[in-house]
Amino acid sequence: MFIRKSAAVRSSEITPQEVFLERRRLIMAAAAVGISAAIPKGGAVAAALQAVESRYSTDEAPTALKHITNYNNYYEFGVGKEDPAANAHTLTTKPWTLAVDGLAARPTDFHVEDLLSSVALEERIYRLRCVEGWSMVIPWVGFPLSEVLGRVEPLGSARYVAFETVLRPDEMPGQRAFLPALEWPYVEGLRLDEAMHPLTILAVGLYGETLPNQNGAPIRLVVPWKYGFKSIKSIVKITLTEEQPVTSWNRQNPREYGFYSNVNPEVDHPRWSQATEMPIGKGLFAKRKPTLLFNGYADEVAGLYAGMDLRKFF
Ligand SMILES: Nc1nc2c(c(=O)[nH]1)N[C@H]1C(S)=C(S)[C@@H](COP(=O)(O)O)O[C@H]1N2
Ligand SMILES: [Mo]
Repeated sequence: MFIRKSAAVRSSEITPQEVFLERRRLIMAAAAVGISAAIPKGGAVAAALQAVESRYSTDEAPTALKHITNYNNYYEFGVGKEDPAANAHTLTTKPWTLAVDGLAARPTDFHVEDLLSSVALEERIYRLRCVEGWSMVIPWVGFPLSEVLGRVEPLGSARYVAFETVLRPDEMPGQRAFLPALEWPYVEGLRLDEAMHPLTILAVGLYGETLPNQNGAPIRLVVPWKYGFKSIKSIVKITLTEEQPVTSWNRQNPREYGFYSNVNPEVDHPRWSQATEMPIGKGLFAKRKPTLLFNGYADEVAGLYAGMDLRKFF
């Protein structure tokens, strides 16, 4: 093959972001001349996370790694944007068991390491839109949530999926706060059809590397057409239910946060307009961009909400 390999650069000198961008440049160059061959990853990429880029990726340029890992919402580690990067190292992420139970024929405790070796990991570049008004473009490594749900065999009575973050006050300062920001553990939920949708993934990596703790290691949900808070981090339990599950932000403030939380420029949050968003990492004078319905994924997901009043079911 006539494509220069990124391994020509000494791996000790390059960052995961540089490896990623070089590989992406090569993929684009190969696509432009009609080559479909897989491009090898640079040496800095963990073998366990060898992944091919998904057809579901956006073609937007990813946000820089330093912003994705230093501007976070993870209230278990503090409410400031830089708190998770400073504090999340105290979470032990190995070994990690993910229990998938509830209305299922084969409830299973998955060991995350085993899971990673038994699923096809993909790189998926997805937009993340936070209800606070900012957005990023993030190259996740993950696999469809439907893969684990399928393995436990949901019963016909299952209509929703509930998610739970680890409860570990010893390792999570926000969970021992005198005035906790939220009721712990953090919980989330999806309707079963939303959970089974191919865009819904469990992410285990970022920029081709193992997921940093502040981004929800070792395994977190990513639902790209919903506001960021639906994408629950450091998950220990997934439960198939008949009733609509309780969700952390809806419990905290039902007037401001609904169960669905679909990105929608026409349905404002009481405190923030949702019509535009500020891309993170584009400098102080960056212009706000118009927000797209379902965060730009309308072609894929609008059908899930056919006939629903999205102002009522916000
Ligand atoms: N357990 C837990 N999960 C969470 C949060 C949190 O505070 N705790 N914050 C949510 C919010 S509001 C957002 S915007 C995303 C941010 O993900 P990121 O830090 O990887 O960008 O995580 C979501 N998942
Ligand atoms: Mo968010």
